[in-house]
Amino acid sequence: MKIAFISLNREKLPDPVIPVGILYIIANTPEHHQKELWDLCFEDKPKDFLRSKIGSFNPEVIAVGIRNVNNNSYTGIEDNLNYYKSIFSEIRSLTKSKIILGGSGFSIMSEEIMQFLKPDLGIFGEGEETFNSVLETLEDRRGDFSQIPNVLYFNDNKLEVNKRSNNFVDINSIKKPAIEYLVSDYFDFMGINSIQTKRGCTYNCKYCSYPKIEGNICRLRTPSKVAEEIRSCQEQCGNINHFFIVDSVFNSPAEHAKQICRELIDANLKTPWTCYCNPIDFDEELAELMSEANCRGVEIGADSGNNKILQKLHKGFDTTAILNISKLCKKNGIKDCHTFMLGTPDETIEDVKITLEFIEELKPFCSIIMPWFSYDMASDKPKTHNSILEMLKQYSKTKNNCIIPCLNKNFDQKLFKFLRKKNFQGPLWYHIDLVL
Ligand code: B12
Repeated sequence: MKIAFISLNREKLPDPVIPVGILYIIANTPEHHQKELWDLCFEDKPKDFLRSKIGSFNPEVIAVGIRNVNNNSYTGIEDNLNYYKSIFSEIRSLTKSKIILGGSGFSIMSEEIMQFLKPDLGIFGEGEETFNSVLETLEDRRGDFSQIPNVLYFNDNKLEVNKRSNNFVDINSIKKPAIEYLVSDYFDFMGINSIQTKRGCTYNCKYCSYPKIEGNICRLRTPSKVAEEIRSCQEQCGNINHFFIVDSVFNSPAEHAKQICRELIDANLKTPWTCYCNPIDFDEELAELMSEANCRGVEIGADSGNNKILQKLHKGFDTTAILNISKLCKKNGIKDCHTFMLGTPDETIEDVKITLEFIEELKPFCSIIMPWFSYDMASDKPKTHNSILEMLKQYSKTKNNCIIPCLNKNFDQKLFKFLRKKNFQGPLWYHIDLVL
């Protein structure tokens, strides 16, 4: 079959990111299919682009990846979904191809997105095997979608939602992402490749969607295979100068993370990298190995500097653990960037002040501070406490090594473009000390 894969994502903040999820699906879709990737990220006129592509390729299946539902300041849900809807109407007006949806953004609200965008089918969670089962069923004209777990589809306009399955793919036997399908702009623009060393997250943070997307059973890739993927990507694309480990938490379990570092060191791979780390299970040996393996920065979902709130969010660690990971990073030359959320449910202004004071004590290399947005059903808009926004405005006047997306503080596409032009590498928060 002729299959067009579309990556809808056009978000450029904090950086454009490669559509690694779709690249996994492309790589693992059998070779007898004819495949193209249509990436809208750098297209000035996405609809014109699609019109010309559909006209020349005439696909039978259009597989669409939805990565983000909202944007960096956690506002703008309606903006993204309306943009997706307008692209869908355009596609529908041009072709009768079957449209199949998937991706992390799709998975966190799959039923709502099915109803809103009305594709033919949707695939919840990791897509490699399910997508192939759907293709086989489409090829067999009498095919029945009802037996394929994790699939959503319409039957006489009624949405059918098949059962969720915990039979995950064997991540050591699937093929690595098909980066050869990428347009070159990604690496030319920011030089960062995405690498996955595991799937699944075993933590229980109260608000988090990650276990919903990847499952809560941790599945590990063989460390030598991760090193081999990095080596071969470097060979394939000369313009990769950094890689980002996209695991929900790199150091969970810590022994696997240490083994990956040992493989990178043994393979003499020198490319710098960044990952997400949890203060739980972060020890001196890991910090030393990460440093030796060229990890230059970690992003830590600290969330709060207030033990009462950390407990409420089911984080499983306290502020002592945050101070500890920060200390170990600094000692080993790894930049630490902590994310904080202010005003989570039931959090008072006094609680918020404790977090801001804690950031002073922590002295992180960088902090990303976001007010908590809840969804206001009445106005159909995200809302936050005005008093927290006011407090953040005051805070941002005196503090510099912080990024506050909702105030555009150190979070601005022009600044980022400038830094990239000047060849600043890695995540852009690495360079926050230069804007002080
Ligand atoms: C790593 C990461 C980042 C890194 C990316 C670094 C990099 N170089 O790649 C950074 C920090 C830069 C980042 C930024 C942002 N991120 Co982010 N990120 C993630 C994270 C942890 C992993 C994403 C990833 O690459 N996974 C690995 C790939 C292989 O998995 P996948 O994409 O899910 O693909 C699988 C399935 O979804 C499915 N699939 C994917 N596409 C398709 C297509 C089809 C047709 C099918 C059938 C299946 C399918 O199959 C794939 C393979 O099994 C996820 C959370 C999570 N655990 O998923 C959030 C996540 C994707 N991010 C999110 C958001 C919102 C953002 C930001 C907008 C805001 C922010 N938090 O800073 C920006 C946007 C950046 C941009 N330009 O788009 C949200 C998106 C959903 C939402 N709420 O809108 C997520 C889900 C986290 C969340 N809050 O819930 N992010």
